[in-house]
Amino acid sequence: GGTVITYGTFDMFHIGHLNLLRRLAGMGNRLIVAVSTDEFNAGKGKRTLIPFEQRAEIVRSIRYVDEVIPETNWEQKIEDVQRYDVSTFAIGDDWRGHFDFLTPYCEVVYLPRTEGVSTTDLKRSLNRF
Ligand code: C2G
Repeated sequence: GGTVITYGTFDMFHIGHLNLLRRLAGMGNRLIVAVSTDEFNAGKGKRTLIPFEQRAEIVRSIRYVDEVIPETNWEQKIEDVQRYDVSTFAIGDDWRGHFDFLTPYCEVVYLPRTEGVSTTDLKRSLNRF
């Protein structure tokens, strides 16, 4: 049971993102995905190819996802966990340790990434054409 939440850019949606969302859906009965806005990504030093509205619409369309909210800052997670009565925060293990401050509020899970695919690699392979 319980609500699971995760956060991410989900630029150029790929199998690594899908694998993660499928696994998260299996961890509870409701999955909320906070998609990083273009402005927030600029703060992460990440240039996104696909604008926020389109990234959010794609994630919203994934069968495993129940709700999409915007991620606009680093400080919203505790408030989100409380507002949405979240039981589990989960994210790829490239973030291992970064969100342990959430442990008083919910379970914190870091999941193995899908090897061999990333938005950076996809961008690089596009340059070959
Ligand atoms: N991911 C994965 N396997 C990959 C690539 C990504 O499991 N091959 C996971 C990441 O670990 C993350 C999610 O997919 O959990 C989204 O990845 P990004 O869009 O790169 O998210 P990021 O920019 O790291 O944003 O506040 C947290 C940040 O917003 C996370």
